[in-house]
Amino acid sequence: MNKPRFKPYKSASGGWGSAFSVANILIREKSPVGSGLLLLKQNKPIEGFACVSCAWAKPHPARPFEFCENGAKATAWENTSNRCGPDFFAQHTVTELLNWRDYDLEQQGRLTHPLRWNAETDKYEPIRWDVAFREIGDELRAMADPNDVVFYTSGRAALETSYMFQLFARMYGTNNLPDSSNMCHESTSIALPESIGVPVATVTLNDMEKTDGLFFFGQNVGTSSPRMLHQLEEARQRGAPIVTFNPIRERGLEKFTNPQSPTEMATGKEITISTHYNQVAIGGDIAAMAGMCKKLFEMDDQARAAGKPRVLDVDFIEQHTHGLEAFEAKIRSYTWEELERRSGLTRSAMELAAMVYARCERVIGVYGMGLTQHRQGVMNIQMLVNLLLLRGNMGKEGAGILPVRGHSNVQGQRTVGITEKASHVPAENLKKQFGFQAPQDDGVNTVEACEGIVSGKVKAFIGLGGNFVRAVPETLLMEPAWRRLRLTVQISTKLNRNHLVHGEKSYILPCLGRTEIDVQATGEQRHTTEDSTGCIRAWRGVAKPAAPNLLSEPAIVAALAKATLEPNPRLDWDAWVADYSLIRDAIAESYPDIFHDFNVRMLEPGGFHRPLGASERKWATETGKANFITPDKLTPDDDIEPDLKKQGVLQLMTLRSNDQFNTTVYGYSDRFRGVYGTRAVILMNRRDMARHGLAEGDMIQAITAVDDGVHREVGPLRVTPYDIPEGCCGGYYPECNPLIPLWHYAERSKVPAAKSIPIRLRKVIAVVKDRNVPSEPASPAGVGAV
Ligand SMILES: Nc1nc2c(c(=O)[nH]1)N[C@H]1C(S)=C(S)[C@@H](COP(=O)(O)OP(=O)(O)OC[C@H]3O[C@@H](n4cnc5c(=O)[nH]c(N)nc54)[C@H](O)[C@@H]3O)O[C@H]1N2
Ligand SMILES: Nc1nc2c(c(=O)[nH]1)N[C@H]1C(S)=C(S)[C@@H](COP(=O)(O)OP(=O)(O)OC[C@H]3O[C@@H](n4cnc5c(=O)[nH]c(N)nc54)[C@H](O)[C@@H]3O)O[C@H]1N2
Ligand SMILES: [Mo]
Repeated sequence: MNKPRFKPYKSASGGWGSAFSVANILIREKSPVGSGLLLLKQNKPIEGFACVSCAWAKPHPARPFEFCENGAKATAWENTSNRCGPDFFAQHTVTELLNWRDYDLEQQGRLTHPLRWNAETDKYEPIRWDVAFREIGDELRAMADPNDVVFYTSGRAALETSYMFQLFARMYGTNNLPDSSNMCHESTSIALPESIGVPVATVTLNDMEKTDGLFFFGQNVGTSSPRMLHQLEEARQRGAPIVTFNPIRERGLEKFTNPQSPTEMATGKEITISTHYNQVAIGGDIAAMAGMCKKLFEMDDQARAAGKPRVLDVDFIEQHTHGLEAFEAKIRSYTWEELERRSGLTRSAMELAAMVYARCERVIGVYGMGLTQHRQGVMNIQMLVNLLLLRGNMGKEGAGILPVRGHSNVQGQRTVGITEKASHVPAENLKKQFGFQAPQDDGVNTVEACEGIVSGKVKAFIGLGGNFVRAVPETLLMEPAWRRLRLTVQISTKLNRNHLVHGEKSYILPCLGRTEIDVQATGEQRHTTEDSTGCIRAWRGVAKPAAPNLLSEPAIVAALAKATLEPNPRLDWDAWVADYSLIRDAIAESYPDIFHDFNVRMLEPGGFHRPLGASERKWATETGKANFITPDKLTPDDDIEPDLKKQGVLQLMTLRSNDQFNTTVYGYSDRFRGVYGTRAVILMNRRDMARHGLAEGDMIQAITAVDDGVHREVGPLRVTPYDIPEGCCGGYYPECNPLIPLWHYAERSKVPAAKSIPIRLRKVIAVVKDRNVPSEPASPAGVGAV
């Protein structure tokens, strides 16, 4: 491991830094990508594969190189030549592996054999596929109540697998189908239907080409969806302003050098991405947007008085919206003083943002985890919609709302039934197709699944991908509770911590990755996904499977279902596995509005879009209109926050580095933030450091500042000065997850509030030489013995 280094990164995002980073990862993973061949197929529909990293839309026609630095890393990660087979497991007990870092676990490479944990040896041992399925089926059939089982999905599985998985769970008798979205964009799924009657983005790539202004809240484009930088570059070249709200100056939101443009690379030309950068306080977005709205109302008053064209889109508001009056009254009632205090921005910054907004005719509101992962996550999003509605920026070309989704098919999984909510299930159609009644009670979401695991209600967990126990809050409560589960089954590509924190009976079922060729009885199979813009397309793997023994995800889900359920004369799981187009026929029957003629339309150049009423100004809301929703508070702590500040409490946001995909740590270089060789850091404002008597390089323990009788602590973390608003600090996810109380989540959506954890600091070592900084907090579970 390299010695830790802390050095601000001067270059733009993209550029040579990106090119070198891609080269490094290809060399390290000894991946066939090194030949470059695989990457040329990346994000090329029909005959190529969809990137396994983010869900950002893929343009049609595709560029020759339709991948980014992080997409290349994700492909290389999946196509590594390292293998984690029976030999590895023969050498290491699970207890020993529990002390390994996330990085070292996944670095072992692709899983090659189905494995069963042996309690006597404390090792995972190879097992035959048919035996594994039979044993798991026996366990599931022996459960007293189907609701004792949780069927979790991480957002990567294709539409076909996801549809089969939800059908399996529902036929088994439960709606317990939590997914990664419950930790991510569930705030979107609650907020948008109330506001505009659709649960997802209203924007397509065509709108990105036509927009004349982008307002960016809490989304780190340079790391989380770098391909979008191409659309942002084009928008900037058209002269469209980009106004950003983010507590820290993320490099991808500042400047970009297109690594695929020979001229830009040769000349080092940098494109300014954000024309206006507002370092809003963590959790200050409602206040910031309220400030913008207040200014818009004031500008509209002036325009009206002067007989000039109105600033508000009064025709749109009149015809298409509901609730302006209450909203306007509330916004006007806020004083600039309180808006400044809550947002951390100056009045003039908010006013300027409003004036830029008012000058644009077609605006897109873009957002990510900086809005969703807050206690007021749902209201954050509804406030952004309010702002858009004031000027009719919904349902017209070049305008709309753009939640940038995370996992590459997380949006699509919801579309085909991965949801715990009974009301979202096409129960009538399922009954017609398969002659069974889907369960009518809601199942558990992610937080409720955790509660059920802690209380002992949940007895078994089947994970279709993901690293659940590492991704969820409250690590120190969850890990011991997890061990009390009767059965844990993980369908996975690589070894992760959730395999090691396991139930009494535990199985790892290794699957093909999406980049790999999937041959079944009728030949090579395609699969489909839906991206952040609701575009559905077909793909196929092109790489040789990592091991001969791997099964595809549909084959594994089908075998589990067959081993568990009574045979159903209307559902031939084997025929589905032999020919995935039959699964797509079934999807089309369940969801005809979206998926009619699925097998044909998936091959259309550019794919097809799901219909979205809001983008045609048809509002499937209770009022039949787009709704202004009035915030009742600017921050969840309106009443207590000043007090907390006095007591030295900081708001911690947990961040992704540029060298990770969720719990997968590719390496220890967060280049854009200038942090190298370690993830055991806390990024702090210098004035807060002084206030806490801390110097750069001091080591601290972070302790959650809530009063519920539970002690939560992570460390040691190196104090690292950073350009971040006072009262705010940053640390890395997942290392900081032990700090998040399970009950600390967004109201109504229950998305863990991973971006505003109140913490206190305790100094443990005064300035140490940086060579002593650990690469990660002391143990994977986060609590450091000091
Ligand atoms: N390379 C890479 N790509 C990924 C992922 C990955 O881990 N690595 N993960 C994927 C997944 S599942 C998801 S959900 C997405 C996540 O992608 P993003 O939505 O970008 O999520 P984060 O990186 O967690 O944080 C987003 C930003 O929110 C800012 N922020 C924090 N608090 C606030 C706040 O109160 N207000 C505002 N305005 N901003 C705030 C942070 O500074 C950060 O820049 O990315 C996907 N793509
Ligand atoms: N503190 C904090 N916590 C967070 C977040 C945060 O910002 N802060 N973000 C949240 C968000 S947005 C999300 S989406 C969740 C992520 O939670 P998850 O989706 O559960 O976690 P991942 O890290 O994406 O899962 C990685 C594992 O997936 C498996 N895998 C990879 N590819 C495949 C495949 O093709 N098929 C199968 N079957 N398995 C595969 C590998 O074994 C790998 O180890 O974490 C959440 N937790
Ligand atoms: Mo996510």
